[in-house]
Amino acid sequence: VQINAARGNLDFDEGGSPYPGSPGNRYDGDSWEPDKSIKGDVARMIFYMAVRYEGDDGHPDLEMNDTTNNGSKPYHGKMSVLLKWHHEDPVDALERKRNDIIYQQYQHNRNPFIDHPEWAEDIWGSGVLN
Ligand SMILES: [Ca+2]
Ligand SMILES: [Ca+2]
Ligand SMILES: [Ca+2]
Repeated sequence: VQINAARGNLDFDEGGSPYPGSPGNRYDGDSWEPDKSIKGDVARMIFYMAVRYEGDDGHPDLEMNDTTNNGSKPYHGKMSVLLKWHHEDPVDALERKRNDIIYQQYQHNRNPFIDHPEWAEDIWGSGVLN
């Protein structure tokens, strides 16, 4: 929660200074880089939000783009970096277990990108990774 507050509206990208107290996280004026152990988790959460929020239920249509400085607009960058993190920090047993717990106890919907990591490339393409 503390880290979320610190991130604010920053987009995701690599680089910057270590965040005081949590030096695995880095940040600068326009971007946030989470610890390498949760990079993929963060990416998959953004993937989920991009398909969950389509602008038809009172929430803005959240989408990814490949820039920073999106501020409070309903865009999250950078897509190419998030797809890279999705590969660098693949789904593990702990993340799968958390997805199960969320499904059973809270939201009653699952993050499909944890169950099917390959769907991210099916939707957003692998071209940006090459
Ligand atoms: Ca930056
Ligand atoms: Ca992880
Ligand atoms: Ca969307």
